[in-house]
Amino acid sequence: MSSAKPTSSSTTRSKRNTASRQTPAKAAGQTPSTEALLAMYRQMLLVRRFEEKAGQLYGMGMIGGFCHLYIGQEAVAVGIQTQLEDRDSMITGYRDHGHMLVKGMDPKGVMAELTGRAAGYSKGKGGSMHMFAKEKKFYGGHGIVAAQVPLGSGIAFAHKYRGDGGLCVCYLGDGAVNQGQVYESFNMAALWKLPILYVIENNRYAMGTSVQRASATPDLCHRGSAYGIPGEQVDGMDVLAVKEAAGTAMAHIREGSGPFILEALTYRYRGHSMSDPGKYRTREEVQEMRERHDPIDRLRKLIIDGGHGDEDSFKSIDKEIRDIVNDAAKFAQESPEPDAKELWTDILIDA
Ligand SMILES: Cc1ncc(C[n+]2csc(CCOP(=O)(O)OP(=O)(O)O)c2C)c(N)n1
Ligand SMILES: [Mg+2]
Repeated sequence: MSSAKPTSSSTTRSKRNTASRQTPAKAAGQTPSTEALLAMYRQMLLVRRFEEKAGQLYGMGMIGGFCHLYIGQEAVAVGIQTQLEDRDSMITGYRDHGHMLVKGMDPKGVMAELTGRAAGYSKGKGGSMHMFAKEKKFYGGHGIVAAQVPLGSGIAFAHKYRGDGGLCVCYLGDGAVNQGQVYESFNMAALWKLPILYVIENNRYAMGTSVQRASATPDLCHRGSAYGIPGEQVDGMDVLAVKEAAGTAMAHIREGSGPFILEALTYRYRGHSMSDPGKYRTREEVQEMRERHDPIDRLRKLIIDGGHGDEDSFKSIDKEIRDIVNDAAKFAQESPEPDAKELWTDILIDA
C-alpha cells in the first residue's frame, strides 16, 4: 500500500489556499504541443460559453429546478480529462455540465436535458443534476452531497473486478469532503487498492459557508492520510498544472497502487446555484479572481506568448464554440417535451 505520508512534491504544493492561488500560470513540466494547448483552450471555452448560455436560458424561464454553473472552474475538468482514456469512468455531484461536456457528451443532449426535453440524456426527466451517459462512462450528476463518493468507489471496484484496466475519476467539493461516507469509501478504496482518483474541487465555498468555517484542517488533500492514500494540492486555475498533477496521480493508480486524492484550488464566479444572493463574499474577491486568475485568460496568454496562436486563431475558435453552443440551445428549444406516458418509465417500482 502506498505511504500515508505525502510525497515530496505534495509537500511543496501543499500551501494554504491563498498562497498557492497567487502562483503565476506556468507551463509545468514540458509544454504541450500547439495542438494540445489549443484543444484545452477550446474545451475550456466550450464549458464557459455553454454555462453562460444555460444561465441565459434559466433567466428566460426555460430551465426548471436547480442549476449550478461551473464558470471559473473549467481548468479542473479539462486538465483532468487530458489524462483520461475511453475506458475510464467519471462521476460527480450536481455542478456537472462541464464534466459531461469534456467527457464527450453531446452539448445538444445536455442542453435538451436542462430544458426538460425528450431528446435530453435522461429523456428530460432528470434535469441539470441527474444526467448519465453509460456509453461515455459518465455516471452522473448527483444531487445528494457526497453520494457520488461511495458510488464512484463502487465503479472503481467494478473496473478492478472486471480487469478492464480503467479507473474512475470521482469529483467532490470542499463541503462534500466533510461527509462521513467519504471516509468509509476512502477506507475501502485503500484496503482494496481500487483504481480511483478523488478530485476535491476546493472552490472555497459550500453554498454560503467558507471552507475556513467548515473544515477543521485546511489541506483537504491530506484527508486520506489515515488510510494511506497519498494526496496532492494543485492550482486549479492553471490547466497545465492540473494536467501534470493528474498525470502523476493517474500513473500511481494505473500501476496498481490504489487511490489518489487531488485537491484542486479553484473558484466559482457565479452563485452556488441560480438563486444565490452571494452575501457571504465580497464583489472585490470575485473580481480579483476573474481579473487576475481566470484559467482561460491564463492559457490564452501562454498560447500567445509561446507563439502557439494569435488573435485570428482565437477568433475562429470563438466562432466555432459559439456556433456549437447556439446550435445546442436552438436544438433544445425546438425539441418536444417528453410524452406524458414517460411518467411511468424508468422508475424503480411497478407502475
Ligand atoms: C446530504 C446533503 N446535505 C445537504 C445538501 C444541501 N447542499 C447542496 S449543495 C451543498 C454544498 C456543497 O458544497 P461543495 O461540496 O463545496 O460543492 P460546490 O457546491 O462548491 O461545488 C449543500 C450543503 C445536499 N444536497 N445533500
Ligand atoms: Mg465548494
